[in-house]
Amino acid sequence: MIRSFARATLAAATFTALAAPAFAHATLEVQEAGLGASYKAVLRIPHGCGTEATHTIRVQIPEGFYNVKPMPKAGWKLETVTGPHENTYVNHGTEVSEGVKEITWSEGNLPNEWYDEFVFRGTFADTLEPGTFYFPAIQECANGEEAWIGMGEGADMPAPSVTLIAGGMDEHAHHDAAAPAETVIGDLTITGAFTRATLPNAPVAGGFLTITNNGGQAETLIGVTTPVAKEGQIHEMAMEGDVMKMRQLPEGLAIPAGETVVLEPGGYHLMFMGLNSAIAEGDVVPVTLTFEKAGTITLDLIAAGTAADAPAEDHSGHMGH
Ligand SMILES: [Cu+2]
Repeated sequence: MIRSFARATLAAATFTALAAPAFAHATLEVQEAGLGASYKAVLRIPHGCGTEATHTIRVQIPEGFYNVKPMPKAGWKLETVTGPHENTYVNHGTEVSEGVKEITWSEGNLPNEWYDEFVFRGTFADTLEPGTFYFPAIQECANGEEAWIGMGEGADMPAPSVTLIAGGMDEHAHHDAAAPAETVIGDLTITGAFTRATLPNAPVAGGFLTITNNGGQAETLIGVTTPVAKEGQIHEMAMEGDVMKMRQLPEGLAIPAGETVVLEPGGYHLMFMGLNSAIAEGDVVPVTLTFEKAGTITLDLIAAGTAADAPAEDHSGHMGH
């Protein structure tokens, strides 16, 4: 059972009055968003409660941020509190009148010496006012809490916030904003990431992208996860007799130093097994890749058509109208 936010907030205020001042604040990675646009919130937790490890992170979702989906996190239990919205929003032609009000990642362990990120996405209503939008957040530890709930200039424990900007971000533009042409992690550059729309009840979907290793050391893509499917795998296509079949690469996919490896339909690809629901064209599918040396990175795959061989580049043609 999740306690009410208001009660925890009260308790937290008592604790933080006694605790040492925070050295760094809980913040969002991307500090600007467009009204009416989707937004991927990456909440950064820089330290524990005093010196204690954090076991729970709770984020409040205020009115106006809808169609919210949190990203599961290994080692943490994910729960949401849902309820009716004050307003009705329209998402890709569907009316949305209820949704996530609070997200909790619990039963984790984030020592004070470490840092971590908690991710959720949603859409800012185009009826919101431009300006600062707060996502109050609370860290819970064994004997205390850190409540990032302050609002306004000079707040002691400021709530993580993002500045909302009017105009310039239409339905299509946010797809481009969510899918940068290029993602860099360590010596690796990832481009052209996309997935394909699926038929209803399809059990699997594929993920495609190009990875360039600009470094002097061999690298290996060793894992993939996505909240849209039960399991992510790395596959290759290979001849078995005279039949082309796909099979898993349990050791991962090598990205030799100085080389580019393309994951594409008919070749190497990411495979999302056990889809939670069908993927529609234009959907944003967050995918977390783990590399042996460079570590982990999450990027958005935009769903192109069911038979697409490349990202749906024509979205950019809709910008600016
Ligand atoms: Cu496959």
